[in-house]
Amino acid sequence: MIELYYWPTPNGHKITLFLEESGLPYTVNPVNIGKGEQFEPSFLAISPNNRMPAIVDTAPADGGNAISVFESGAILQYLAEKTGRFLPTDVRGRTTVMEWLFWQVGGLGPMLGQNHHFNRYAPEKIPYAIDRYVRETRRLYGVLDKRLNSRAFIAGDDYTIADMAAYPWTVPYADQGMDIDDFPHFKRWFEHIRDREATRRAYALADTIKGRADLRTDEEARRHLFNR
Ligand SMILES: N[C@@H](CCC(=O)N[C@@H](CS)C(=O)NCC(=O)O)C(=O)O
Repeated sequence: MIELYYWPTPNGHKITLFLEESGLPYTVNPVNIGKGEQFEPSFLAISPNNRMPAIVDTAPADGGNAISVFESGAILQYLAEKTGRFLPTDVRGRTTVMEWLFWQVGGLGPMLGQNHHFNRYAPEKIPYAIDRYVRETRRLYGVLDKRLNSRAFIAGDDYTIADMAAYPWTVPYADQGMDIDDFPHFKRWFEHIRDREATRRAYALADTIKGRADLRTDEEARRHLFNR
């Protein structure tokens, strides 16, 4: 059984996308990051960087004690290796997926996160910061669009953990200042993933989680999340 520590944000959605696609049994432990639950010692014991998602696998492949994993990229890799799905085993295919997985966790996610912060949540509108992150977002969408010009999915013909990592960050494309019609290959990929049954189930699960804060106005959440 996979115990998922989760909150309905882009990084959280990555893991529910995988779990719903693979059919691995899992339970959900909500970590309300707007209430500061990511700082509780029991959560820090499995996720020392006070970020969700994290998982505990109570039935690891080696038959030993439970294994905990934090960082969404490491979790996706762990689950792919556990199930033998969504990550090729040949050296070339696997390397391509890992390149794009790292591109997402090291670039797309952090840059779009800064876009969200300065566009939506920062107490003052700083034109330099907004401009920098919207431009960087546009550059990254361009990289993705070019990549998808000649492929169905990021790593080739098959849906992989590289796609699952990238997709949730692009769901708020309009709030990020992007016009989806500027990126036709991205748009085709986006709509395909959006319409998958597993994606629908993952986002339906997100909608059942109660207590999401509005980070523009909720002072307690802003204190926990923005170190204020
Ligand atoms: N690099 C991490 C980032 C995870 C992350 O930033 N999670 C956010 C929500 S999307 C969080 O838990 N924030 C809590 C906090 O900032 O205290 C990953 O990919 O898992």
